Amino acid sequence: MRKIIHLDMDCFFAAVEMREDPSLVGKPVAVGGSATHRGVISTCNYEARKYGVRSAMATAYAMKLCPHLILRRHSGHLYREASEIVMDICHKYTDLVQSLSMDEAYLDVTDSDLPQGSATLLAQKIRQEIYDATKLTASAGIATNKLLAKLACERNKPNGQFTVSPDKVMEFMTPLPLKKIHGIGKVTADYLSQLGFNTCADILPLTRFELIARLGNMGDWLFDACRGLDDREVITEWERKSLSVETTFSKDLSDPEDMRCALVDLVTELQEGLEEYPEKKVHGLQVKIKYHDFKQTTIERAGMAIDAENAWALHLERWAIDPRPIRLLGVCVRFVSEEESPQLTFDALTAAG
Ligand code: TTP
Ligand code: MG
Repeated sequence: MRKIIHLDMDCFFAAVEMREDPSLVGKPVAVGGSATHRGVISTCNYEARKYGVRSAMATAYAMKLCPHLILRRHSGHLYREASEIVMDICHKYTDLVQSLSMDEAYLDVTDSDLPQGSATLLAQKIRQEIYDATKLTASAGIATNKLLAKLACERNKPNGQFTVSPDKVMEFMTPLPLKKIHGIGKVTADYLSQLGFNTCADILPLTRFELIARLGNMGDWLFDACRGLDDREVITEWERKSLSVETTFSKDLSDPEDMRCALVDLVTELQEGLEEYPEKKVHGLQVKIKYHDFKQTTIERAGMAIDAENAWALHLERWAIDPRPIRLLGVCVRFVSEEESPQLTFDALTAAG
């Protein structure tokens, strides 16, 4: 049986901001773009959550819910620095670390040296070590698989942990709302609710066959998920597939000169981002345009150098034939994957020859 720890930092970006400025502690704080520039909340602390403020919410709306919300811009370098420390601590205890985002990871500690043989105690130790090194708190879930560990991590957040022991799996899962299960988004949860399925208890009486008949593949998966069954391994190799930057404008752009300036800024930002991946080969350049009516289009050219002139040329290729006001511009590169790369080099050589 595996021993998995799911580790997740508490209100990560906001916690870093509170650490940097202790006067924020106890007040509602969010990190994100400004309300007047159609900004979005990246995250907020637990005080702000009491007012209903949430990640991905428009900042303007968050300010309505909580007028005294203190808004901070991103301090990307501080978040990356803290994240690296956290991931390094995890790697001290196992090589099997799967980082899901900057602040979240699965650790397979089945073969690790555990204090008194206990993954629960190891999670406590790791959280303490994280706090000592970063002055930030983390929560943890401990269980026999990833699905249960992630759910358990939510249970005593913030700054807590919860262990689902093998004999308590059904007790833990049965009352659980389906929308809590990772993989069931809002749309799916609403659909299931319309069918009368709200918690695992509603699903458990059905056979696998009945669930497949009603819900297809999803039913097959749900049959296992509701029983806390999940055999996914902790995957250590996560390969970044692309890098992109984009901007939503506070006023839609109609003047091509404004668009050109925006693309120059975006490409500069993208180039800076690419410096973090010196070993990667890029496939080419992509420009994304979102029009004022939210219709979206992308233009991509393989082998194109990442510079502002090329981005502008790609942009014009599309905008010249559909010159409507623009709400958002983005630039993106896709990376050549490790397997793809020898082939592409060969192609490039023959093309050159
Ligand atoms: P989460 O772990 O989802 O959130 P959190 O750490 O802020 O809060 P919790 O205590 O519930 O774990 O995300 C980690 C960080 O990723 C978060 O601090 C900010 C960033 N983020 C975004 O930028 N946009 C998003 O929509 C979400 C969900 C997170
Ligand atoms: Mg978190």
